Amino acid sequence: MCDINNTSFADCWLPRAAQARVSLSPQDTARAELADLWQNLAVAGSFDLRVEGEGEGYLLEKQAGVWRVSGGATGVLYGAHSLGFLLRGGEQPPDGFTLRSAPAFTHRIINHWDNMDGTIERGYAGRSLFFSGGGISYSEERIYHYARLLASVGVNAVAINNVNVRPDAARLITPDLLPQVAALAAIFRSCGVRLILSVSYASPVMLGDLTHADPRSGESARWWGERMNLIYSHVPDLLGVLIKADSENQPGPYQYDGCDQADGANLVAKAIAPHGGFVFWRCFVYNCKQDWRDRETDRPKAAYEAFRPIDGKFAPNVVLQVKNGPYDFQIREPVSPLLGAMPNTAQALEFQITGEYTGQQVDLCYLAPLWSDTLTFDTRLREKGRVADFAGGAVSSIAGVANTGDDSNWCGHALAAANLFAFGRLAWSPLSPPEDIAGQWCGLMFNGEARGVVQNMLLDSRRIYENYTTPLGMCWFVTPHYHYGPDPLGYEFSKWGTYHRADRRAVGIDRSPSGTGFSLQYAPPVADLYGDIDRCPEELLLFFHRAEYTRKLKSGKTLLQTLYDLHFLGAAQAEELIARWGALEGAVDAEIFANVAERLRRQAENARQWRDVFNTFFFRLSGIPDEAGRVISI
Ligand code: GCV
Repeated sequence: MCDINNTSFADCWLPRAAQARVSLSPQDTARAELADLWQNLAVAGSFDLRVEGEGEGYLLEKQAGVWRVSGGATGVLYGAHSLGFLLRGGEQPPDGFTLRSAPAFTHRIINHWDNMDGTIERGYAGRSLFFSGGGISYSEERIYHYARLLASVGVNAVAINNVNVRPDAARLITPDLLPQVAALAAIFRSCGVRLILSVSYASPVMLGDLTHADPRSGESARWWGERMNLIYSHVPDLLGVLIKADSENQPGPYQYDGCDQADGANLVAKAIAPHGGFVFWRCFVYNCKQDWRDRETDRPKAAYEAFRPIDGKFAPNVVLQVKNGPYDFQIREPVSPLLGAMPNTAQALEFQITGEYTGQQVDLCYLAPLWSDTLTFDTRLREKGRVADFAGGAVSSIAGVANTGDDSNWCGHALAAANLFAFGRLAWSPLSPPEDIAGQWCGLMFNGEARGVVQNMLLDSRRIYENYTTPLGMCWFVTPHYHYGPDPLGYEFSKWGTYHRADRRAVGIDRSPSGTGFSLQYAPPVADLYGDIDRCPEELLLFFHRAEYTRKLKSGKTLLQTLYDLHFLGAAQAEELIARWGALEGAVDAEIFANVAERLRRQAENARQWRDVFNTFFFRLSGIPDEAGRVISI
């Protein structure tokens, strides 16, 4: 449960404001932020805030000891936070300093998977900040501070409820709950953050008004039109709705003969258009009832097959939300081939900040390197074809699944806040190096030597996690449903399309042109690279290919020896993290120290479990011993 009085720990990277300033406009919030800054840091000189023009960009200048922040109404708010980061991070820029900045992605969104009963799907930081007991329930102060945190890193929209919409959450768009949604929206509005509501495609049916949700019917169109009028009468600046349709048992247009995803999305888009709203329509559409014996169906191909052929069919206010990889937020996947491949349709890139498959905020896993791999990936779809080059254009928006809850440090693991921070930084500036972002965050959180130590721990963490879990693009291998800890056969004979197909000689799925052909969904130079087992980057080898255990890798070692070695290495590295952190005892806040130390102990245990289960599984299958003679199966 959150302790809102615990300021040193709960405030993450931004000290708590003196009071919740719920009714202020973003520009007045900016003024108040600067006043707080001057008071808290006893900054020399004065500040001058100039609201001019529109937009979210800002200009920071220092002349004769006066700091000037200029920009549009929300631009000055971002400028004020940017100045706060500079000064709190210990920098003292000289006169003549200027910094001009503007965000790359238009909509920079946090997606909460919060349920009305207060639980959070894939949440590892306590309970919902917004809901409990089937209704809306929150601390105004806590939400205000959350809105400030989000605004401080440039986030400008938040979807408050789970994309899996249960009947109680369907009521969020009824007169019963809309007044409370409006009150929540007002808090976020003061920090320039607009609300999004996740709604079911079958809302008219769930709310008992229609017997069907056929996208072609006039009844459906009328229902959505009237419903949007109602919603916008309460929340006039709602950014839009988020819809997970035809995915993991959620209803969708496929239920109606001959209808496709565009038919469904456009139905809602037409109703929301008069209000200036958007439909964020997820592309996580695949067959979740696959027969594991079926080798033709290949889940990573699904989104591209469903959406790419209907590029151009979507209304202009539909934004197709695409997960960064074709599977599901694994520690290493190729970039989704759908990103940038629909030039006539707006897209949003979706990352998962919450650590569902990346350690669940028990294991340390700084995700900016993973996200940066996506953003710097060259699709080769056009001359300037990196995903970051599409930001604000073909990929207008970016969304991150929240890792926050009511835990006193917001994220469960004190260092997991670096991921929320990094998401905002990359949404603003997608080519920012992950090491710089980690350095900036550590500069705000820690003093002295702790800054460098924690920065390095963060930067090493993704590779460490990958080493002891599923290296070389293997994916899955996790305990079904929970997705923490190893279970080699957990998903192997299931319906979810998540197989490694390990046998006594080989592992992996051939996704080259001679296999499932998934590699062909990429532009030709990329397709050629991924489709060729000899040229495919080794970190993705087992994603694209089936390889024999005795296959020699570039290092000269066999595939299986590499897998054994990486698991021994990863578990040892996880153990070393304990000592690296332990050296900071007394140098960091005691509560943060204890929190991280406790998580690192659990991480080391998890890493040992992964090492032994993984290596034992492959040793038993293959009969091939470790060349170094280490104990595998005991
Ligand atoms: C919200 C994965 C998760 C689900 C999640 C889904 C999604 O399958 O395990 O919990 O559902 O992704 O992104 O919709």
